Amino acid sequence: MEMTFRWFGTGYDTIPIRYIAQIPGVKGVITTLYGKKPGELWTREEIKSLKADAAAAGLKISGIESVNVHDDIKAGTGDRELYIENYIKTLEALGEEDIHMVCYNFMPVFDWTRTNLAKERPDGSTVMAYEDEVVKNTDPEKMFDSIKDNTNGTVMPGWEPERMAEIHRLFDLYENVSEEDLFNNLVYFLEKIMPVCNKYDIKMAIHPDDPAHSVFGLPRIITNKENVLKLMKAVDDVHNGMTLCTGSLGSDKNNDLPDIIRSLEGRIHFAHIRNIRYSEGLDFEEAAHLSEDGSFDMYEIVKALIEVGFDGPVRPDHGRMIWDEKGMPGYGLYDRALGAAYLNGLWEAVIKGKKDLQNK
Ligand SMILES: [Mn+2]
Repeated sequence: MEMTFRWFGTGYDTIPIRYIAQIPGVKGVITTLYGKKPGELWTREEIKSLKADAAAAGLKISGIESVNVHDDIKAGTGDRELYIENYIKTLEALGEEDIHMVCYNFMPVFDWTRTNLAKERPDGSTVMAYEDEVVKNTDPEKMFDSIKDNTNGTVMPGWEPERMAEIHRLFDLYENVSEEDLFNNLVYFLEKIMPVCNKYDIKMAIHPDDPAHSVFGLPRIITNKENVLKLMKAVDDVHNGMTLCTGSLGSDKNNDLPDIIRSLEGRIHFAHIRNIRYSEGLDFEEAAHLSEDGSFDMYEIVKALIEVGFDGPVRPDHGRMIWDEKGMPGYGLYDRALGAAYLNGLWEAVIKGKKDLQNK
């Protein structure tokens, strides 16, 4: 396991990268060219400069989150071939720059959905929350307006204003796209990019849908063990792998996270670890990373990752907003740093505990 921290890049992240380098155990950042639109080419010069920014703080780039996939590829329409070509060229540039893990998602229109970005908890901290009833009663085109006042002036990944401006067109694009079509389009895309991934040993790590069910009637496919295994089998190459995001997969109460981890041995290339607290039905709110604060048993999750020999980057995913910090919802410094420290502790304890047993 390699402990990392998400960093949105100079000029985008409100957290200075030197603060990230001061978190115990963090050796690398998970970053992106945040200003790039889906489908746009990344040049080696731009990647070099991103690497230099990380290196100046003593950090490496442990992986990219994300190289976004253009909606024409997802919907299997329009300029899909052109955008796949660009994606291949971007992967080539990343490979040449010695970057070997790329997280991406295949969610139509919305990268992720919450109905409240700052739900106050009794202790005064705030968390992001999801209420299905609100989604059902919100016009998707108004969804952005309903949350944009809560972003503390930050641009949230997946909810860029220019993307929201064309939301009507995006919904039209997916009108006749079934879950089966979406799955086939994903397989088509993966088959096209596997040669370049093999050449440069780039591990593609698809992020599960967040939440793990359909929202606004849009198709969703990376939602449970069955679908994920189906994808692993459809393109049976180690470079076709997963980002194990506990909070996303875990938003479906039926998903048994340690079991899913064990079923994906060798195919988990990146882990996002966070906790959520279940409410009624599909509703949940995010929580501190600590097991007792939410609904997940973090010890069992870490144990399963160690058992399957997972050795990729891990990052503490969304945290609460605490200590009056103002930042991008979910992406404050303080609670994610606490999360990293806690996860480091779990890792050390599980590994040393196993060794102790073997020595007895
Ligand atoms: Mn995640």
